Amino acid sequence: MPNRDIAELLHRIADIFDYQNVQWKPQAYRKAARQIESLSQDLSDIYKEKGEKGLEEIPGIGRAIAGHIVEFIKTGRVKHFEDVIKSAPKGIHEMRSIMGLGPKKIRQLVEKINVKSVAGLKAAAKKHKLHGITGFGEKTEQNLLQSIAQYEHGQERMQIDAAMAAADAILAYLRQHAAPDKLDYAGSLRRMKETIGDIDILAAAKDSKRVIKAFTLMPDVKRVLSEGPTRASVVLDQGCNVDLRVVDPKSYAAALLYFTGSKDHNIELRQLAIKKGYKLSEYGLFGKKTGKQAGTGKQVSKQARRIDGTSEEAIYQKLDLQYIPPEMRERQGEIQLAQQKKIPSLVELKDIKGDLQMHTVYSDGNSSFTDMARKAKSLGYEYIALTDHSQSQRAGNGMSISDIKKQWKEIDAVARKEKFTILKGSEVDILSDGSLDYPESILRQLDIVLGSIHSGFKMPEQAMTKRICTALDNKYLHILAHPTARRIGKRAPHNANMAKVFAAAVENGKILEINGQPERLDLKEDLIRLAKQHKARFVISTDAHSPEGLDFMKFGIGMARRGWVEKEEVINTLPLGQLKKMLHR
Ligand code: DGT
Ligand code: CA
Ligand code: CA
Ligand code: ZN
Repeated sequence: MPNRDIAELLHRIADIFDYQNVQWKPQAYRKAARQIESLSQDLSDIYKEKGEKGLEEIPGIGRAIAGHIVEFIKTGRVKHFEDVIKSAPKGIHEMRSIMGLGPKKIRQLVEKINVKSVAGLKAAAKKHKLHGITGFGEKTEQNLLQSIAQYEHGQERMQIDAAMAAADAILAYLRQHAAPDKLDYAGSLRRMKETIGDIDILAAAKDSKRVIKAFTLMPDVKRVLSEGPTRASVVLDQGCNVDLRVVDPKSYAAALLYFTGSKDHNIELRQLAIKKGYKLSEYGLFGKKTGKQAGTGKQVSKQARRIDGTSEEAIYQKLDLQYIPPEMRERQGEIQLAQQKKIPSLVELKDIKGDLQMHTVYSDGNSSFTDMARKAKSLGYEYIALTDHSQSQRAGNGMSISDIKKQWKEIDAVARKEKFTILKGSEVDILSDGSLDYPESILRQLDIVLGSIHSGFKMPEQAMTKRICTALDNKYLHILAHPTARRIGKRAPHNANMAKVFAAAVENGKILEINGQPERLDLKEDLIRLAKQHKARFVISTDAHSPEGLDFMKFGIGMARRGWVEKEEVINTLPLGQLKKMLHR
């Protein structure tokens, strides 16, 4: 699939041009790359069907880039790009992944102290060698070290969307090539944890060797780490590890419970089983009494009578517990809740009636209103809100006041044509003093206003708390978007006191977003539960930048469920009429 390779190459070239202070080209290359990432068709298919002209018809792709793409499709390389890559130090691209390190600073580092890689930067910062370079203070040094630590951590664990795509592909492959009786992914992925260490796959089959064989021979296996009669581990081309276990069909429920984890949940469950006189393991739940084994009629020894039934539900039931959804299995008191029959009925994907954060070509998105609306309709939604960035957002290509007025007209036209409700919204920057980035005259006319921190992330606790609470006091604001502004593995949450933020949100009747972008997932579970203690209400949104981005809803739902959120606490489960009433100021 060349799309991903080409997009990656364009990003890389953009970074180098940026470093070399080449004008406008970096933006153009990045725009083209984002466009390619969001295409649903393979570039080589477009080329096959419509030739180079077909590529040039893609918005953001001009003649020159189209030519490079054709060269890549035909030869697997682009001569011009190879020359560009040779013209700059190798580590530049990686250095750009460090938050707080822009092209200007990288140029300084290379020129003044010959630092050309992340490893080199880390060593230099530790030895305080950055002092004295223009633009680098002691604080920059500390911030960079923190960013590097985050970057390194992020390299070790996979983002959930990448892990899920890989797992789904493996399941499809194994179904086709080994037809096991049962097959699921388990582990942290089934629990919808924000990042995934390795992928765990569980199969039930009488002929376990056939499944193992198909698994180790999958086309994108780079290396087989271990292979036995019932288990195997591999590394995929993308670099992630996958464990496979194949069990006897009658052990499947217990094995699924065990390999879903978490380990802490398993341990508590096993202790409870012992207290009740049972034995719980990955092989099954076994009763205390001796008895005749089903089928064979053989007398079996103590503790060997299988009583687990065929489902996880049955096992929980035998332990006098309510069923505990995978997302809750983190040893946070869920077993006590299940004993008291108080497991909440968690929000589900099918409860969602609309998506209330997305971006289009009016700011930094890739697609038209029509495309977004049609995709939303295909998901069965009743409504969406378009929430392009506000005027101060330079990185996000924010909308000027004349842009937004033009946008409103277009929204009305598209909504009419598509017979679909499109709310006029905006993701408005919360400025450093807590004011919103549009005048009242604009805010008043918007159906829905999201407020976001997009700058000044390093403010100290008190100032940041005050900044956000000021915004929450603004009568035009509805939703605090991605409330901590973290980016997983890249940027730590800001310093605000979130308990105070949640209290202020509830007092002012404001909604907290659970952002489903896999690199954000913000709020995350512990903060969601804290917000719940304050009786907060939530919205689960994707922050999509393309129609495909609307599919990220499942990750937002996963995080909400990890935070024990119920349908009634989520405003975008409301039908349109009730939602509108709620948004009315
Ligand atoms: P990860 O891969 O770091 O994102 O997290 P998990 O939860 O997928 O952990 P992993 O892959 O090491 O193991 C998969 C499941 O197997 C885990 O969630 C629970 C179970 N498991 C692993 N080791 C143990 C153990 O020592 N004791 C018990 N009770 N369960 C274990
Ligand atoms: Ca795992
Ligand atoms: Ca594992
Ligand atoms: Zn944002």
